[in-house]
Amino acid sequence: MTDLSDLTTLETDVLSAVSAASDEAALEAVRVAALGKKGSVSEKMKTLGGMDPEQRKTFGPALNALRDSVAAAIASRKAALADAALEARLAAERLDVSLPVRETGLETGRIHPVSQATDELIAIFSAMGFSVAEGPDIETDELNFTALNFPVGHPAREMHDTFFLPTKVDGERLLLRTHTSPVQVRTMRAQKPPIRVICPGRTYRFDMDQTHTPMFHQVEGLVIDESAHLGHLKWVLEEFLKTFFEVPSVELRFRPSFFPFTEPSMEVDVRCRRLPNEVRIGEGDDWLEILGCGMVHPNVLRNCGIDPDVYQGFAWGMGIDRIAMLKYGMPDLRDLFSADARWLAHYGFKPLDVPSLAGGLSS
Ligand code: 2NL
Repeated sequence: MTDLSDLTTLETDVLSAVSAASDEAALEAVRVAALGKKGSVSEKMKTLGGMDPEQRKTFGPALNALRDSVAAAIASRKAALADAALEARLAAERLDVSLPVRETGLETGRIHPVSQATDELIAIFSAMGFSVAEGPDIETDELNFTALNFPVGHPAREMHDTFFLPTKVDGERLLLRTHTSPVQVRTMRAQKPPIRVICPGRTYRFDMDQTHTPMFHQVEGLVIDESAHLGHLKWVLEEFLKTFFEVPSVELRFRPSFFPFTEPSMEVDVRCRRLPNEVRIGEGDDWLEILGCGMVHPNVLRNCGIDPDVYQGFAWGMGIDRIAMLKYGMPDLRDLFSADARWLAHYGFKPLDVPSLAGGLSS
């Protein structure tokens, strides 16, 4: 037999279980245990059916009150727990929108000065109507030397301090290209004149001191048509140098020289001023050797399937590392290849500042 004090005890027990529930899952378990189909409060409700009318008059309202009080306590605890859960989540997911944006690789990464200089010179020569050609770093002796009029056994081959690969079983000896000229040979053999091409890329010579690294970058240019001459060459070089060094004018001095692949051959100096920490191009009373050039040797044209009685052309070659150092004021060549992240953070260029003639080369 149930009496009213049982109901009071049950209410006290359920309400304290409600307050003790520390999260919404625990509270749901308390609700099922009290108000669920077989819950303690529901079981009490079921006893109403077996009571006589007098008893029902007393217990009916008391049980309803018990059920309502438990339901209300659960609802209010549920709301409190939901509030607390939301507060905790808000605190955990709090964002300080005034903090600086965390940079991605696109902002922190830097373009190497040699890549920057290469992109700049490509922009300049593209605007003059040159296309860009590339070729393999590993070349044949024929493409690197023979086609370029280096006679077999000629000392000019030794001049280049070549890195040779181990001789193959068929006797062929591949090498690391000592200049980018083999790319021009490939171009002349693949295309018909007129040809206007530049070939930037890595080159290799067995040499290492303050001004030489065993791998360095070169850009060579080649123009072949029926009437290309040294006057055109001079204009192309002047135009390139003043645009690259971003000065109003440059003055060039051509000195006779020798290369197996050109005749005549010349070395070119540019007027400059030497200051303690920089070299200024286009002003001053000093001269700086900057490139080599000449008219393409008839033997080279013949070796590339071009008739030297119909066509002629000029070519030049220069070191990209050198002109990059001059332009960006970098004192030591070896820093270019020391892979020092702090050096690159200082001298490198932002990836989204793509050099163009219209948008500025290196600004
Ligand atoms: C230098 C000199 C030069 C060339 C490179 C060339 C290429 C072909 C035919 C004829 Cl396929 N010439 N290239 C010509 C003259 C000079 O480079 O001092 N480079 C750093």
